[in-house]
Amino acid sequence: MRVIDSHTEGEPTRVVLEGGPDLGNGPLDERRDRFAEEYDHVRRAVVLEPRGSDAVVGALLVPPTRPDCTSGVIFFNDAGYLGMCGHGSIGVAVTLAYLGRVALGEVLLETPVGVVAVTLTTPNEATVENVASHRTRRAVAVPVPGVGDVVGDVAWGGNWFFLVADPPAPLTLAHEPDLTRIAMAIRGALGDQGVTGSDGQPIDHIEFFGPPRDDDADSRNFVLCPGNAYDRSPCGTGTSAKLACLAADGALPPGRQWVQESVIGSRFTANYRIDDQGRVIPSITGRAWVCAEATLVFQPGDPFANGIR
Ligand code: PYC
Repeated sequence: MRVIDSHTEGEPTRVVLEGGPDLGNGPLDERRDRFAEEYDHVRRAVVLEPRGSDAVVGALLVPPTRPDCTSGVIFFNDAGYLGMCGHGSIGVAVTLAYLGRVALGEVLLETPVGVVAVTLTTPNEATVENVASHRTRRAVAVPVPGVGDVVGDVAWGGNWFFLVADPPAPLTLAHEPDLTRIAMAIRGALGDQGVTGSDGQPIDHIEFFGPPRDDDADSRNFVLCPGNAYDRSPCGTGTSAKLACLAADGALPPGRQWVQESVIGSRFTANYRIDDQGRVIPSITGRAWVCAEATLVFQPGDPFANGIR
């Protein structure tokens, strides 16, 4: 299996170029479901240790259904499958440019939750125009065992997020164990108390916000991903969910720049527009760098060929 690794503002993406499963030509959400049902061992083999880590997001390139799209892409991680992935879309576009498969300019990627436009402005910088994002619940108070009442918003940015404006610890790497532990407790409490996204979809990302470290940024965040790794980047879908909340509060007008720092200090620059249906369409700009080209080898008899669960 041939893969290319990159990182977007610190968060890794592993693009599967060759040797992935043939999922047919149906709609992308059906192909994602087929991936999960029939080929989940491939997901595990690509992203879990010993070949990967809990931070790696995989990106399986598949033929698009729409002729105007350059590629379809199904994102996955150590816990399962993602609807969309902002840092991953930037990583895919930079990888395709590195391979000479796309030029600078706009690339359309088809994902299970919709088409996203990624505009490469340099070989290492791109802007993702994400799927429409929205807040479904504001200021939900959730009693969290061992933590107390936590108040947050529920919003969709391509994945479901619970956004907490009052962080339980400083947003620094030194506090990552505490932030992770508390975010996991919040996610557990949301599940136990039936606080979900639309149609009962689980909220699998928890996002804390606080003041930025740099004067020219607007906010710093910490994002817990579904498998309990923290996002090294400011999280493209999480930043999109944040923009949807800011838009709903009237706290950020369309077109106004929002600079989101991650817990490691990397940043995305974002803004949104309102489309003709009145929806918030976020744009997220970040940088990615290719860091490895590899062939994943599967030797007979390897007890961990499909990853360490
Ligand atoms: O950038 O959207 C994102 C993302 C989701 C999970 C990890 N990164």
